Amino acid sequence: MIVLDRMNTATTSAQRRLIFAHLTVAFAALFIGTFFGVLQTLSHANAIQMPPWFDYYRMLTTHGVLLALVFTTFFITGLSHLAVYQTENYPHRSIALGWLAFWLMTVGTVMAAYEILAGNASVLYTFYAPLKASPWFYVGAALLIVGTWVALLEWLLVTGAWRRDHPGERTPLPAFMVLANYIMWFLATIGVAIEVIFMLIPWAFGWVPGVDVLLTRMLFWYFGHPLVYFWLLGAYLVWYGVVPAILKVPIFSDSLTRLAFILFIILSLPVGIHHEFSDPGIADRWKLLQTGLTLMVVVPSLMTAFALFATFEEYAAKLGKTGFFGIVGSLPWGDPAFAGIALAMLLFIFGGIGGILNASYTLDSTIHNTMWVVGHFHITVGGPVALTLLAATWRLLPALTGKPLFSIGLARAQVWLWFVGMAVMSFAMHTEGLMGAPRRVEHYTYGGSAIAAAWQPYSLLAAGGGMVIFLSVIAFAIVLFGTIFSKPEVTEAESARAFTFALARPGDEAPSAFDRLGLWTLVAIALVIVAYAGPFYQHFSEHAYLVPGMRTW
Ligand code: HAS
Repeated sequence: MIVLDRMNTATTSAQRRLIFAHLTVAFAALFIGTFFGVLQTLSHANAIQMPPWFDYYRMLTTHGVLLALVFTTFFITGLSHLAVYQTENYPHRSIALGWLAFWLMTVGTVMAAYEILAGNASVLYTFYAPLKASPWFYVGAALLIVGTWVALLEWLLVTGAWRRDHPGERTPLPAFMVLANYIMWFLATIGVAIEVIFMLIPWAFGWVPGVDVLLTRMLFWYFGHPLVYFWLLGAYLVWYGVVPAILKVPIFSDSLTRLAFILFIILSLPVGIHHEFSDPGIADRWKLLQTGLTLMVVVPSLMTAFALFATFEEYAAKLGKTGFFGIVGSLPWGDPAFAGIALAMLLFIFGGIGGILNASYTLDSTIHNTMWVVGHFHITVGGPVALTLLAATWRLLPALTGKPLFSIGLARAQVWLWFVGMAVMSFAMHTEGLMGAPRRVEHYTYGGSAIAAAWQPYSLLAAGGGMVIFLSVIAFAIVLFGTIFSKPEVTEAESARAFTFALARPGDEAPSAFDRLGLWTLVAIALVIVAYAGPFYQHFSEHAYLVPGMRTW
C-alpha cells in the first residue's frame, strides 16, 4: 500500500524506550486518577464518605491533575515523539533532549503529586488563587511545562535540519501536526508560566504579601482554553494521521489537514475569557469579542468531521459500500483501536454541541459552575481525547513491544465500556447541572431541600457510569500487562507496521503558505494582542486588590 510504504516505520530501540517511558508515566497517572475518579462519583452521590485524612478535595485535586494534566501531557508528548521519529527521511540525531524533557516533566509531576497527596495542595486542577498550595506544588507544575518546551525545541531543531536538506518540500504531515500543536501549546503556556513563576511561587513562599486574583485568573484562562485544544490536537493527530493508515486509504486532503491545524494555532488562544463570563473587571465588549472568536474556533472541528467522514466513505467505496449505513457498517469495528477511535468521534459530536452552547454568554450564565461543565469536560477530554489515546494504545503496544495484544476481545470490551460509561456519566452530569446542581461540592442536601433531592438520582447515575469506566480501566490494565509480560511473537516488520502515520496521496500537496508555521505563529500573536490588550489595559488601569491567600482544607 503506497501510503504505508512511504513511511519510515522503523523506530530504533532507543527511541522506543523514550516513548515507552512517557507512556509508563501516563498509565500510572491513568490508574491512580481513575481510581480516585470512581471514589469521587460515589462520594458525590453520598454513597461513601471519604475519611478526614484523605478528604474529597484532596481526592478531586489528585484526580483532575493526574488525568487532565499528567496523563494527557505525557501520552501526547510520547505520541508526538513517535510521529516525528516515523517521519520519512528525518535526520538521525541524539535523543538526549527528549530524555531531558522527560525527566523535567517527571520530576515536576512527582513534586506536584507528592504535595497533593500529602495534603498540601488541595487547590484543584485550576489552582485558582486565593487558594494557596505549598510552593513546591507550583514549582512542580512549572517543571512539567518547561519539560514540554524542551521537547518542542528538539522537534524544531530536527525539522530545521530536515528543511535545509529538502528545500521547497512541505514538512511531512505528522511532524507538521506535532509542531502546530506544540507551537500553540508554547504560546499558551507563556501565560501560565508568568502566573506561576512571577505570581504564585513568590506568593506561596511568602516573598510577597498578596496576589492579584483576577489577574491570575485571566492568565490561567489565557492558557486554560488552548490547553483543551492541546488535548484535542493530540487526538486529531491520531484521527487525521493514524485512522487513514488503519483503513489503508490516504489522508483525505493535505491542505484541509494543515489548514485545520493552522486555524487551531490562530484561534485557540484569544478565547479564554469565555471561561470568565461571570468574572467582574472585564468589560462586556471583550467578552463579546471572545465569544465571536470562540464560535470561529469551532470551524476547524467541523472541517475535521467532514474530512473524517470522507475518509470513511473512501474506505467503504473500496468495498463497494455506499450510503450512510453502508459506510458505517463497512468500518472495521472488530479492530479495538479503530472501534475506540470511532466511538470517541461519536462522543465528540455531543461534546461539540455542548461547547457551542457554552460559548453563548446568556446560556453560559445558566450552566456556569454547575455539574453541566463537569459533564462537558468529561464528554470532550474524558471521552473523545482519552478514549482515542487508550484505543491508540492497542496499536502502539505491538509497535513498541513487538508483542501481539494479550486479548483482542478484552481490548474491544475496554473501548465499549469506556464509551458507555462516559456517555452515561456525562449525560447524568449535564442533566444534574441543568437542574442547578453546583460543581466542586462534595455532598449537597441543603437542609433537606426538595430541589437538591431531585439531583440525587442523577448523581447516582453518574456514579454508575463512573463504575463502568473503572471496569474499562481494569480491562485496560489486564490487556496492557498481559501484553507486556507475554512472549514476543510478531516479526520486527509486523511490529513496525502496527502503528504508522498515513501521508497524503501522491500529488496532493498543500500550497506553500500552509507550511509556513512561523507566519501563522505571528498571526496568532497579533490576534492575541487584539483580544487581550483591552482586558489587560482595563485591569491595570483599575485598583488591584492583593489577597494574602487561604487554605480551606
Ligand atoms: Fe469546552 C469549558 C466551549 C471544546 C474542555 N471545556 C470547558 C472545560 C473543559 C473543556 C475542561 O464557551 C471546563 C474548564 C473548567 O474546569 O472550568 N468547548 C467550548 C467550545 C468547544 C469546546 C465552543 N472543550 C472542548 C474540547 C475540550 C473542552 C475539545 C477538551 C478536549 N468549553 C467551552 C466554554 C466553556 C468550556 C464556553 C466554559 C463553561 C463555563 O461556564 O465554565 C468547541 O471547540 C467544540 C467544537 C466541536 C465540534 C464537534 C465536531 C465533531 C467531530 C466528530 C466527528 C465525528 C464523526 C462521526 C466523523 C463542532 C470532529 C463518526 C461517525 C461514526 C459512525 C464513527
